[in-house]
Amino acid sequence: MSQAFMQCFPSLVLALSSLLGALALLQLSLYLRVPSRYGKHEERLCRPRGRLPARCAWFLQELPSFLVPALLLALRSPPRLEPLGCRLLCCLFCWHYFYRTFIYPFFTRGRPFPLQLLFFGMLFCIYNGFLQGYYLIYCAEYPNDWCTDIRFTSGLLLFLLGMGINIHSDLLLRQLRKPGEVTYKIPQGGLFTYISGANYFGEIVEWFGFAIATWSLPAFAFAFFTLCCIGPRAYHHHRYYLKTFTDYPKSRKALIPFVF
Ligand code: NDX
Repeated sequence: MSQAFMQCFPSLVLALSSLLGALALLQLSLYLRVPSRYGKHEERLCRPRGRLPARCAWFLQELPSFLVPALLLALRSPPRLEPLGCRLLCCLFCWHYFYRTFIYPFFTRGRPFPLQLLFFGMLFCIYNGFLQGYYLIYCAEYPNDWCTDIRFTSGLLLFLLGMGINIHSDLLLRQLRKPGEVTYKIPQGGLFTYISGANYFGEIVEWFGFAIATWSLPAFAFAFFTLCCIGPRAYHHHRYYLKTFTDYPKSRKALIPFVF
Protein backbone atom coordinates (compact mmCIF):
# COMPACT_ATOMS: atom_id res chain seq x y z
CA MET A 1 0.00 0.00 0.00
CA SER A 2 1.37 3.36 -0.95
CA GLN A 3 2.76 5.40 1.95
CA ALA A 4 0.46 8.25 0.86
CA PHE A 5 -2.65 6.56 2.24
CA MET A 6 -1.08 5.15 5.39
CA GLN A 7 -2.23 8.06 7.48
CA CYS A 8 -5.34 10.15 7.87
CA PHE A 9 -5.78 13.33 5.84
CA PRO A 10 -8.80 15.10 7.37
CA SER A 11 -8.91 17.57 4.46
CA LEU A 12 -9.21 14.68 1.98
CA VAL A 13 -12.13 13.26 3.97
CA LEU A 14 -13.78 16.68 4.12
CA ALA A 15 -13.30 17.28 0.38
CA LEU A 16 -14.60 13.83 -0.66
CA SER A 17 -17.58 14.06 1.71
CA SER A 18 -18.49 17.53 0.44
CA LEU A 19 -18.28 16.31 -3.15
CA LEU A 20 -20.55 13.40 -2.23
CA GLY A 21 -23.04 15.89 -0.77
CA ALA A 22 -22.83 17.97 -3.96
CA LEU A 23 -23.37 14.83 -6.10
CA ALA A 24 -26.43 14.07 -3.98
CA LEU A 25 -27.92 17.49 -4.82
CA LEU A 26 -27.04 17.02 -8.49
CA GLN A 27 -28.70 13.61 -8.35
CA LEU A 28 -31.82 15.15 -6.81
CA SER A 29 -32.05 17.89 -9.42
CA LEU A 30 -31.51 15.42 -12.29
CA TYR A 31 -33.83 12.65 -11.16
CA LEU A 32 -36.65 14.48 -9.43
CA ARG A 33 -38.50 15.09 -12.67
CA VAL A 34 -37.15 12.22 -14.79
CA PRO A 35 -36.33 8.84 -13.19
CA SER A 36 -32.93 7.19 -13.70
CA ARG A 37 -33.19 5.03 -16.79
CA TYR A 38 -33.15 1.45 -15.66
CA GLY A 39 -35.74 -1.15 -14.71
CA LYS A 40 -39.37 -0.11 -15.12
CA HIS A 41 -38.45 3.43 -16.19
CA GLU A 42 -36.31 2.37 -19.10
CA GLU A 43 -39.13 1.37 -21.39
CA ARG A 44 -40.89 4.73 -21.03
CA LEU A 45 -37.75 6.62 -21.94
CA CYS A 46 -35.20 6.24 -24.71
CA ARG A 47 -33.42 2.88 -24.88
CA PRO A 48 -29.71 2.97 -24.21
CA ARG A 49 -27.51 1.10 -26.69
CA GLY A 50 -25.73 -1.55 -24.63
CA ARG A 51 -27.13 -3.63 -21.79
CA LEU A 52 -25.76 -6.38 -19.59
CA PRO A 53 -27.76 -9.17 -17.87
CA ALA A 54 -28.95 -7.90 -14.48
CA ARG A 55 -27.00 -10.52 -12.49
CA CYS A 56 -23.71 -9.66 -14.08
CA ALA A 57 -24.36 -5.90 -13.98
CA TRP A 58 -25.31 -5.75 -10.29
CA PHE A 59 -22.36 -7.95 -9.36
CA LEU A 60 -19.86 -5.77 -11.26
CA GLN A 61 -21.42 -2.52 -10.14
CA GLU A 62 -21.50 -3.28 -6.42
CA LEU A 63 -18.23 -5.26 -6.19
CA PRO A 64 -16.00 -2.18 -5.58
CA SER A 65 -18.14 -1.17 -2.59
CA PHE A 66 -17.15 -4.44 -0.95
CA LEU A 67 -13.66 -4.86 -2.37
CA VAL A 68 -12.22 -1.38 -1.80
CA PRO A 69 -12.88 -1.16 2.00
CA ALA A 70 -12.00 -4.87 2.41
CA LEU A 71 -8.67 -4.27 0.64
CA LEU A 72 -7.99 -1.12 2.66
CA LEU A 73 -8.65 -3.10 5.82
CA ALA A 74 -6.43 -6.01 4.72
CA LEU A 75 -3.60 -3.73 3.60
CA ARG A 76 -3.62 -1.61 6.75
CA SER A 77 -0.29 -2.03 8.42
CA PRO A 78 -0.15 -2.44 11.35
CA PRO A 79 -3.73 -3.86 11.32
CA ARG A 80 -6.27 -1.72 13.10
CA LEU A 81 -7.84 -3.95 15.69
CA GLU A 82 -8.90 -1.43 18.30
CA PRO A 83 -11.27 -0.06 19.34
CA LEU A 84 -14.01 -2.62 18.84
CA GLY A 85 -16.36 0.10 17.53
CA CYS A 86 -14.14 0.74 14.48
CA ARG A 87 -13.95 -2.90 13.51
CA LEU A 88 -17.67 -3.42 13.94
CA LEU A 89 -18.57 -0.37 11.87
CA CYS A 90 -16.28 -1.31 9.01
CA CYS A 91 -17.70 -4.84 9.10
CA LEU A 92 -21.27 -3.48 8.91
CA PHE A 93 -20.47 -1.62 5.69
CA CYS A 94 -18.73 -4.66 4.18
CA TRP A 95 -21.59 -6.92 5.37
CA HIS A 96 -24.17 -4.89 3.46
CA TYR A 97 -22.06 -4.90 0.32
CA PHE A 98 -21.25 -8.60 0.69
CA TYR A 99 -25.01 -9.17 0.48
CA ARG A 100 -25.47 -6.69 -2.39
CA THR A 101 -22.52 -8.09 -4.40
CA PHE A 102 -22.50 -11.82 -3.76
CA ILE A 103 -26.12 -12.66 -2.86
CA TYR A 104 -28.57 -10.13 -4.33
CA PRO A 105 -27.36 -10.36 -7.97
CA PHE A 106 -27.56 -14.14 -8.07
CA PHE A 107 -31.26 -14.16 -7.22
CA THR A 108 -32.40 -11.10 -9.13
CA ARG A 109 -34.96 -11.54 -11.89
CA GLY A 110 -34.48 -8.01 -13.16
CA ARG A 111 -34.15 -6.78 -16.71
CA PRO A 112 -30.78 -6.25 -18.38
CA PHE A 113 -29.04 -3.15 -17.03
CA PRO A 114 -27.78 -0.25 -19.22
CA LEU A 115 -24.00 -0.32 -19.65
CA GLN A 116 -23.68 3.43 -19.39
CA LEU A 117 -25.32 3.51 -15.94
CA LEU A 118 -23.31 0.47 -14.92
CA PHE A 119 -20.13 2.40 -15.67
CA PHE A 120 -21.20 5.41 -13.59
CA GLY A 121 -22.54 3.12 -10.86
CA MET A 122 -19.15 1.37 -10.63
CA LEU A 123 -17.33 4.69 -10.44
CA PHE A 124 -19.66 5.75 -7.66
CA CYS A 125 -19.09 2.49 -5.75
CA ILE A 126 -15.29 2.86 -6.01
CA TYR A 127 -15.54 6.44 -4.78
CA ASN A 128 -17.88 5.73 -1.88
CA GLY A 129 -16.18 2.44 -0.92
CA PHE A 130 -12.89 4.31 -0.69
CA LEU A 131 -14.32 7.23 1.29
CA GLN A 132 -16.16 5.11 3.88
CA GLY A 133 -13.33 2.56 4.19
CA TYR A 134 -10.53 5.13 4.33
CA TYR A 135 -12.33 7.14 6.99
CA LEU A 136 -13.15 4.17 9.22
CA ILE A 137 -9.78 2.48 8.84
CA TYR A 138 -7.42 5.47 8.93
CA CYS A 139 -9.26 8.40 10.50
CA ALA A 140 -12.07 7.42 12.86
CA GLU A 141 -11.32 7.72 16.55
CA TYR A 142 -13.78 6.20 18.99
CA PRO A 143 -13.50 5.82 22.74
CA ASN A 144 -13.18 2.24 23.91
CA ASP A 145 -16.73 2.28 25.25
CA TRP A 146 -18.25 3.50 21.93
CA CYS A 147 -20.17 0.21 21.68
CA THR A 148 -22.26 1.25 24.68
CA ASP A 149 -22.81 4.85 23.46
CA ILE A 150 -26.47 5.64 22.65
CA ARG A 151 -25.45 6.80 19.13
CA PHE A 152 -23.79 3.48 18.39
CA THR A 153 -26.57 1.30 19.84
CA SER A 154 -29.49 3.25 18.33
CA GLY A 155 -27.67 3.56 14.97
CA LEU A 156 -26.89 -0.14 14.93
CA LEU A 157 -30.51 -0.94 15.70
CA LEU A 158 -31.71 1.29 12.84
CA PHE A 159 -29.11 -0.23 10.52
CA LEU A 160 -30.28 -3.78 11.29
CA LEU A 161 -33.94 -2.81 11.04
CA GLY A 162 -33.35 -1.09 7.69
CA MET A 163 -31.33 -3.97 6.34
CA GLY A 164 -34.06 -6.43 7.39
CA ILE A 165 -36.75 -4.35 5.64
CA ASN A 166 -34.57 -3.93 2.53
CA ILE A 167 -33.75 -7.63 2.15
CA HIS A 168 -37.32 -8.73 2.89
CA SER A 169 -38.76 -6.21 0.41
CA ASP A 170 -36.27 -7.22 -2.32
CA LEU A 171 -37.38 -10.82 -1.71
CA LEU A 172 -41.08 -9.89 -2.07
CA LEU A 173 -40.30 -8.12 -5.37
CA ARG A 174 -38.36 -11.12 -6.66
CA GLN A 175 -41.25 -13.46 -5.84
CA LEU A 176 -43.56 -11.45 -8.10
CA ARG A 177 -41.88 -13.06 -11.11
CA LYS A 178 -41.28 -16.59 -12.30
CA PRO A 179 -37.79 -17.17 -13.76
CA GLY A 180 -37.58 -15.59 -17.22
CA GLU A 181 -40.57 -13.27 -16.65
CA VAL A 182 -40.08 -9.52 -17.05
CA THR A 183 -43.59 -8.20 -16.41
CA TYR A 184 -44.52 -5.90 -13.51
CA LYS A 185 -47.14 -6.74 -10.88
CA ILE A 186 -48.49 -4.98 -7.78
CA PRO A 187 -46.13 -5.68 -4.86
CA GLN A 188 -47.93 -7.09 -1.83
CA GLY A 189 -47.04 -7.81 1.80
CA GLY A 190 -44.50 -6.46 4.26
CA LEU A 191 -44.06 -2.68 4.11
CA PHE A 192 -45.42 -2.71 0.54
CA THR A 193 -48.82 -2.67 2.25
CA TYR A 194 -48.09 0.96 3.14
CA ILE A 195 -45.53 2.20 0.60
CA SER A 196 -44.48 1.58 -3.01
CA GLY A 197 -40.77 1.94 -2.27
CA ALA A 198 -40.44 -0.47 0.68
CA ASN A 199 -36.99 -1.70 -0.40
CA TYR A 200 -35.78 1.91 -0.77
CA PHE A 201 -37.25 2.90 2.60
CA GLY A 202 -35.29 0.03 4.21
CA GLU A 203 -32.06 1.08 2.48
CA ILE A 204 -32.47 4.73 3.55
CA VAL A 205 -33.17 3.75 7.19
CA GLU A 206 -30.15 1.45 7.05
CA TRP A 207 -27.69 4.13 5.90
CA PHE A 208 -29.01 6.76 8.31
CA GLY A 209 -28.58 4.15 11.05
CA PHE A 210 -25.01 3.62 9.88
CA ALA A 211 -24.41 7.38 9.89
CA ILE A 212 -25.67 7.67 13.47
CA ALA A 213 -23.61 4.66 14.59
CA THR A 214 -20.41 6.05 13.01
CA TRP A 215 -21.30 9.68 13.81
CA SER A 216 -19.18 10.69 10.85
CA LEU A 217 -19.38 13.18 7.96
CA PRO A 218 -18.69 10.58 5.20
CA ALA A 219 -21.48 8.32 6.45
CA PHE A 220 -23.98 11.20 6.76
CA ALA A 221 -23.01 12.33 3.24
CA PHE A 222 -23.65 8.80 1.94
CA ALA A 223 -26.99 8.54 3.76
CA PHE A 224 -28.00 11.88 2.21
CA PHE A 225 -26.86 10.64 -1.21
CA THR A 226 -28.94 7.47 -0.79
CA LEU A 227 -31.98 9.57 0.12
CA CYS A 228 -31.50 11.83 -2.92
CA CYS A 229 -30.85 8.84 -5.19
CA ILE A 230 -33.60 6.39 -4.31
CA GLY A 231 -36.09 8.78 -2.70
CA PRO A 232 -37.07 10.26 -6.09
CA ARG A 233 -36.98 6.76 -7.60
CA ALA A 234 -39.56 5.60 -5.04
CA TYR A 235 -41.77 8.54 -6.04
CA HIS A 236 -41.45 7.64 -9.74
CA HIS A 237 -42.21 3.96 -8.97
CA HIS A 238 -45.33 5.09 -7.13
CA ARG A 239 -46.51 7.23 -10.06
CA TYR A 240 -45.79 4.36 -12.46
CA TYR A 241 -47.94 1.98 -10.39
CA LEU A 242 -50.81 4.46 -10.14
CA LYS A 243 -50.75 4.98 -13.91
CA THR A 244 -50.33 1.30 -14.81
CA PHE A 245 -52.68 -0.45 -12.37
CA THR A 246 -56.21 0.91 -12.01
CA ASP A 247 -56.67 -1.30 -8.93
CA TYR A 248 -53.51 -0.01 -7.22
CA PRO A 249 -54.24 0.57 -3.49
CA LYS A 250 -55.10 4.26 -3.17
CA SER A 251 -54.03 4.50 0.48
CA ARG A 252 -50.47 3.37 -0.32
CA LYS A 253 -47.86 6.12 -0.12
CA ALA A 254 -44.61 6.45 -2.08
CA LEU A 255 -41.82 6.31 0.50
CA ILE A 256 -42.89 7.14 4.06
CA PRO A 257 -45.79 5.14 5.54
CA PHE A 258 -48.96 7.30 6.03
CA VAL A 259 -47.05 10.51 5.16
CA PHE A 260 -45.60 10.68 1.62
N1 NDX B 1 -26.99 1.26 -7.60
C1 NDX B 1 -27.14 2.71 -5.66
N2 NDX B 1 -25.48 10.13 -10.78
C2 NDX B 1 -27.31 2.41 -8.35
C3 NDX B 1 -27.23 2.16 -9.81
C4 NDX B 1 -27.38 3.41 -10.64
O1 NDX B 1 -26.77 0.41 -5.50
O2 NDX B 1 -24.51 9.20 -12.56
C5 NDX B 1 -26.91 3.87 -6.42
C6 NDX B 1 -27.03 1.36 -6.18
C7 NDX B 1 -26.42 4.50 -10.19
C8 NDX B 1 -26.60 4.81 -8.70
C9 NDX B 1 -26.40 3.56 -7.83
C10 NDX B 1 -25.71 5.96 -8.25
C11 NDX B 1 -25.92 7.21 -9.09
C12 NDX B 1 -25.72 6.89 -10.56
C13 NDX B 1 -26.69 5.78 -10.94
C14 NDX B 1 -26.59 5.76 -12.42
C15 NDX B 1 -26.49 7.23 -12.79
C16 NDX B 1 -26.25 7.97 -11.49
C17 NDX B 1 -24.26 6.57 -10.83
C18 NDX B 1 -24.93 3.17 -7.77
C19 NDX B 1 -25.33 9.15 -11.68
C20 NDX B 1 -24.72 11.37 -10.75
C21 NDX B 1 -25.29 12.29 -11.80
C22 NDX B 1 -24.89 11.99 -9.39
C23 NDX B 1 -23.23 11.20 -10.95
O3 NDX B 1 -36.96 -5.51 -14.38
P1 NDX B 1 -36.55 -4.71 -13.21
O4 NDX B 1 -35.06 -4.50 -13.11
O5 NDX B 1 -37.32 -3.43 -13.04
O6 NDX B 1 -36.95 -5.68 -11.95
C24 NDX B 1 -36.88 -5.20 -10.62
C25 NDX B 1 -37.86 -5.94 -9.75
N3 NDX B 1 -39.16 -5.27 -9.64
C26 NDX B 1 -40.34 -5.84 -9.93
N4 NDX B 1 -40.66 -7.07 -10.41
C27 NDX B 1 -41.99 -7.33 -10.61
N5 NDX B 1 -42.98 -6.45 -10.36
C28 NDX B 1 -42.69 -5.22 -9.87
N6 NDX B 1 -43.67 -4.34 -9.62
C29 NDX B 1 -41.31 -4.87 -9.64
N7 NDX B 1 -40.70 -3.74 -9.20
C30 NDX B 1 -39.37 -4.01 -9.21
O7 NDX B 1 -37.31 -5.92 -8.43
C31 NDX B 1 -35.55 -5.53 -9.93
O8 NDX B 1 -35.13 -6.80 -10.32
C32 NDX B 1 -35.92 -5.57 -8.45
C33 NDX B 1 -35.68 -4.25 -7.72
O9 NDX B 1 -36.14 -3.21 -8.52
P2 NDX B 1 -36.26 -1.69 -7.96
O10 NDX B 1 -36.45 -0.82 -9.15
O11 NDX B 1 -37.30 -1.64 -6.90
O12 NDX B 1 -34.84 -1.47 -7.24
P3 NDX B 1 -33.41 -1.05 -7.89
O13 NDX B 1 -33.37 0.42 -8.13
O14 NDX B 1 -33.11 -1.98 -9.00
O15 NDX B 1 -32.46 -1.33 -6.62
C34 NDX B 1 -32.18 -2.64 -6.21
C35 NDX B 1 -31.64 -2.60 -4.78
C36 NDX B 1 -32.65 -2.01 -3.78
O16 NDX B 1 -32.63 -2.78 -2.60
C37 NDX B 1 -32.13 -0.61 -3.49
O17 NDX B 1 -32.43 -0.21 -2.18
C38 NDX B 1 -30.62 -0.76 -3.72
O18 NDX B 1 -30.47 -1.77 -4.70
N8 NDX B 1 -30.06 0.51 -4.20
C39 NDX B 1 -30.28 0.95 -5.46
C40 NDX B 1 -29.72 2.10 -5.91
C41 NDX B 1 -28.74 2.81 -5.09
C42 NDX B 1 -28.72 2.44 -3.72
C43 NDX B 1 -29.26 1.24 -3.33
C44 NDX B 1 -28.08 3.40 -2.75
O19 NDX B 1 -27.91 4.57 -3.08
N9 NDX B 1 -27.73 2.96 -1.56
